[in-house]
Amino acid sequence: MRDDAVQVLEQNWTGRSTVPSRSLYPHQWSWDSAFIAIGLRHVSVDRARTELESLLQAQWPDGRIPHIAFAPSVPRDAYFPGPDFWQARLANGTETSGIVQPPIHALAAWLTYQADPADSGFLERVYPGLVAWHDYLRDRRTLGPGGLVAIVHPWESGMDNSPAWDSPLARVTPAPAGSFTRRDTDHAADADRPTDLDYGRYVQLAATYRDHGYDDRETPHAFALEDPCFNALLICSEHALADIATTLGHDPARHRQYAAELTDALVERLFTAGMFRAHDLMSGDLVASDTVAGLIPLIVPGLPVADTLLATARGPRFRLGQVRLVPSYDLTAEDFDAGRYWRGPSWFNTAWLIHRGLVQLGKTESAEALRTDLLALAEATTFAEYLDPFTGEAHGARSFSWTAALALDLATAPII
Ligand code: 2M8
Repeated sequence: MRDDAVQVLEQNWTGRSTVPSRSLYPHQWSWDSAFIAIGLRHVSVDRARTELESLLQAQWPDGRIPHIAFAPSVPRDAYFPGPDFWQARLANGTETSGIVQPPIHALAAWLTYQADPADSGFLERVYPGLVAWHDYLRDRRTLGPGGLVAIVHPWESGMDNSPAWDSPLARVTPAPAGSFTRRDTDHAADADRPTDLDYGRYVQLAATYRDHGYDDRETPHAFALEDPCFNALLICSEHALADIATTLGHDPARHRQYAAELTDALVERLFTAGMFRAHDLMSGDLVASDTVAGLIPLIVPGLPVADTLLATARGPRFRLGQVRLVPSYDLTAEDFDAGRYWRGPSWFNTAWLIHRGLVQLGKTESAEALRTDLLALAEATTFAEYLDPFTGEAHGARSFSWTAALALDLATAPII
């Protein structure tokens, strides 16, 4: 399995970064690169560093790390929405998208450094960019009164068609069907991907943001939510920034303080009935769906409600330890769909995050069971993008980079 995983990462390596999938996602994706670096550090620390540093080359002057950095060598229409849609070009010539993805980068940088602690030059190079990234989120994306950061497009959650976005998205008028051409369904089964109606809404939201210069103060956001996964990863990464600051001889206090404030806000604003839910800033309500995003705060150090949250993960809605990995959606929901993208299937990155949470909480037996399941499924599915939580049947892309990288990480003695 280890050799095969290394080979997947080799095949998907472009010289400066790793594409998530040669067919479906032929550019560099933001949170994918972070997960990939976490695995790559066991193959080549140099490549892991390059993966993260190449992503930072796509960072905007305002600090945002865009969700895609487009590869100039790939045909402009290979992926939709491509560079001609986003119309964002940096001074260094890099073309990017204008939205973001969950901020797991500082944690990935810290873990990459752990694999070769003799080289603190890497931390020196990436620390300012990572601080600017978190500053962007704090200064431009704290859209509600409670201090949490908000996403303004479903793709920013990384869980694109999650049922949690159904009701907020219903308010968005979709871009007309004939006004764009999807490319994703050329490479994956229609039944595994979002519907055309959802796609029209994604396109409309992105076009509105673009047409307002991606300015968070000027854009009349029709979609703005505080997502538990996004905020939990920001908290972990803020703790990682504190560790990085300490290593570099800087004062870590501001990072610990922001992490503590976010943790309080997360519990106060998003925790309800044993679970975290996204908060819709347009309606003022918590969304009514339970998704795996609501379990990701298990990874937050010192989470005061960890025991209750773990009980929910083990309960009937997610059945941790009784089904394959962790389903992306409440198993008891009427519209649960075991094969469609983020509406039911299990994913390897969320399983890796929950595994990390279990290790931190000292739940060794559960962590080991999840690790064993993840390694077996990575091999059996030839590194699938996602899978059926009941049967383990593979869905989406194969030879998927973060699946290979995270399996490699868990197959190797942990460096945490
Ligand atoms: C999926 O998202 C992209 C848009 O960003 C897509 O569907 O075209 C998501 O699973 C996301 O989390 C992931 O980063 C991306 C690339 O693997 O694919």
